[in-house]
Order: sequence, then C-alpha cells, then structure tokens
Amino acid sequence: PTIVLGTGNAHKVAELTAILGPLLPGVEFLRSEGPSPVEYGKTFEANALIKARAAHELTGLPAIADDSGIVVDALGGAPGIHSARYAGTGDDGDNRRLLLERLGDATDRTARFVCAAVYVDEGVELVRRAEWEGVILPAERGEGGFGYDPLFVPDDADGRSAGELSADEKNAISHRGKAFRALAEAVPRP
Ligand code: ITT
Repeated sequence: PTIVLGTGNAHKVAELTAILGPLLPGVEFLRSEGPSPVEYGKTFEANALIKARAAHELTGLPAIADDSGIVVDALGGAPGIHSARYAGTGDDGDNRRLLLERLGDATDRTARFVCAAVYVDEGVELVRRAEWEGVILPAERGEGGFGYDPLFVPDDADGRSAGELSADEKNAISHRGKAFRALAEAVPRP
C-alpha cells in the first residue's frame, strides 16, 4: 500500500517517514508532486485537511498531511498558523529573526509547537492534534531540525533546544511525533 504525503516541506517528509515508517510497516510513502494548495483555513486542522484533500484528489491515494506552527503567548498566539511565512519571505532564518525582534526582552517567553495531523481517503477523514510546550530563547542554539527549533527549549528535553536534539530524540517528544503516532493508531489497515 502507498500513502501520499501532502507537504512541500522536505524536513516534514523526513520526520514523517521516520515517525510513521515503523508504525505502518509495508506502507510506501510517496511525496505529492502537486502544487501547494492555498491554506485559507483559520485553524491548523482546517489547513491540514486542505492539504491532504488536495493530495488525495490529485492522486486517488490515501493522503496524510501536517499543518503546524509555533504559538507564542506574549505575542497573542502569533505566529500560529502563519508560522511558515511570518516574515513574508518563507525563509526560516528571517522568521526566527522576526520572532526574536517582536518578543524583545519579554519575560513571559512561554510557547508551544502545535501539529494537526490528518489522514484523508475516500469516505474517511481522521484528525489528531498535539502540542509541545516550552520557552523561547533570547538567541539561537543548535544546528539540528528546522524552522523555529533553534529558538525553542521544550519543557521535557533537559534544557536543550529542539535544534540540539537528534532527529530521534525530537521525534520521540515533539508535537509532530505525538500527533502522528496518535493518527497512525487510527489509520485503516489494508
Ligand atoms: P507544507 O504546508 O507544504 O506542509 P510548510 O512549511 O508551509 O509546508 P506549514 O504551513 O504547516 O508547513 O508551516 C509550518 C511552519 O511552522 C514551518 O515552516 C516552521 O516554520 C514551523 N514549524 C512547524 N513544525 C516545526 C518544527 O518541528 N520545528 C520547527 N519549526 C516548526
């Protein structure tokens, strides 16, 4: 069996295949070749469904997608669903610089990563959401991961930033790891 991954983000493809591979043995993961659909939804769940439905409609295959982002309390929840294009350029470094600038020397630095994981096939739509709590650093630390990882210290990683975790360590505790492990339990088996 084949499942198409409705994402254009290579970092997500790597994390998703690592997380889901062992849980869905025998399943081949194919990257969707279609254009990225417009994410007009107002929630992580709505945007994840838009991406998975587009990949399913394009290929006829069961599809999985992820919509995710970082929610910063002192910024009223920004960048949230706008995380990928927060600075307007789509560049992770620009997004991190803008986040640090907007947060300034705020004392409340609590934040969480959110992931909506969805599975779409003919007559089936499954949605699972998970969060990963932590705080925003005053400066980047670590070279691993992607996006906001070098700025985020999870509450459950011994004080290391998400960018200082190995891929396996991150997947074991991250928003994406938790959401997709819950999703995998519900995915229909052939
Ligand atoms: P697709 O829509 O094609 O899947 P995307 O990168 O545009 O790719 P999103 O709209 O879901 O995906 O935006 C997710 C953004 O949130 C991502 O670009 C990062 O900036 C941030 N993000 C999500 N998960 C992250 C993680 O595990 N580590 C660091 N940053 C993350």
